Amino acid sequence: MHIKSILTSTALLISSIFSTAAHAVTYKGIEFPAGDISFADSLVSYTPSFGGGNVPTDTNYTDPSKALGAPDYQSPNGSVSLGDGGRIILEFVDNFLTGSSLTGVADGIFDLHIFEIGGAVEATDVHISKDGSVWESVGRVNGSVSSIDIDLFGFSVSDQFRFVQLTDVKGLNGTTGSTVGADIDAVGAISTVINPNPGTSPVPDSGSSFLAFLISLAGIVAFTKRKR
Ligand SMILES: [Ca+2]
Ligand SMILES: [Ca+2]
Ligand SMILES: [Ca+2]
Repeated sequence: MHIKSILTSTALLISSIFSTAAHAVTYKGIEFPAGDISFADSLVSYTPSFGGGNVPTDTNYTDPSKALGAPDYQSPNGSVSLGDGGRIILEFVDNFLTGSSLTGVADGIFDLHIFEIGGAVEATDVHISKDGSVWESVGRVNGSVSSIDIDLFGFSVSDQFRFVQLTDVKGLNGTTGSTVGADIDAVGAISTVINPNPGTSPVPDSGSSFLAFLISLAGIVAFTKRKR
């Protein structure tokens, strides 16, 4: 391929990446700078009986796909009940959840938000994973707290997570009823980057290699211009 056509297609690729990422959206006062790609895309598993407690029976609240995509709950549709002690695992396919700090120290910037329906957030333990097998605890959402700063747990912008696991805390916030357990509408990565290879695990240091790629591209452009 001619160098000029390579540069043209590369520039188109880069501009499409940035234009896709440019449309911030806000749901319930929470801004997602990268837009609707920020939300979990795919269901890995839904196990309302995980903790051995009561499971939801209202079929308006037992479809786990209702936790995918941007928040859309309109009573009675759009959320899934986890069950008392139940668990759901979701995957980000077109994006990764990341931290927001350079060095992995708590920066007070929230990175992950769990949209639960109803007035009070029911206690839910949150774990995240890069590969779907090694899980890291990032605390618990509870009461009025439904955003998490994952840098608090030592992660940074270079950590890229594909999976989120939510586990209802058994025996808290009601243990019976047809919609028992935390009621999840959506899960969004406030701090996020596009996954260039959707549905695959992060390449180590992909952030710095992409930066290196941009720098080298800038060098090529400058070099080409100088030659004219
Ligand atoms: Ca997504
Ligand atoms: Ca953060
Ligand atoms: Ca929903």
